[in-house]
Amino acid sequence: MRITLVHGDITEQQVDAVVNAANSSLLGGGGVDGAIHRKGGPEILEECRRLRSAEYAGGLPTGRAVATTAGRLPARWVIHTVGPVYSAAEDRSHLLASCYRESLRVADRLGVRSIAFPAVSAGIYGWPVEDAARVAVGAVRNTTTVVEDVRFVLFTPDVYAAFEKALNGA
Ligand code: AR6
Repeated sequence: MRITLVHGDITEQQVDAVVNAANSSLLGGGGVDGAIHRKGGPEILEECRRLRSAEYAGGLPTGRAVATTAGRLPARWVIHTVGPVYSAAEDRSHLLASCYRESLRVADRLGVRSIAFPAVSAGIYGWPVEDAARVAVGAVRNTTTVVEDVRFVLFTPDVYAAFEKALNGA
């Protein structure tokens, strides 16, 4: 597996699957989630609604992942995962690691070869970026998968720098 860092917008990635930093409602929100639904169009939300009326009636639990179409995005699939809200009082990093592991598991089932991840939980959910990067890189490295190309797509220079440090120990 090759891990690369990209500075940019996840909705523009030419990969088999892009991962969405969703919430358990699966019905959209701000940040990456807002951008994916806006650019991907209504087909994604339609499929999310169907998931909510069937196997995820209670919402998608934190740390889990599920795939839908990518609508008008260049990718083939969107894999929605729900990161944990950061807590200084409680260590939730196992749930953050689970987002990456479960997304790769879903990707394997779909035959995905290339995948783009955002920095899950590092925006609205308040995770300190260096720690979010360390957990993300560690989780991907420790997952056995047939995905060949894992791209972290980082939106801001501070998050990019944190991932660079986590990946290269710089
Ligand atoms: N491409 C790549 N990265 C992005 C983009 C983009 N287009 N837009 C933002 N980021 P966030 P979370 C970065 O808030 O913390 C939503 O309302 C952003 O700078 O998208 O997991 C959901 O519905 C940050 O580094 O996700 C949930 O309610 C990272 O992506 C909640 O936010 C993640 O920020 C999830 O919060």
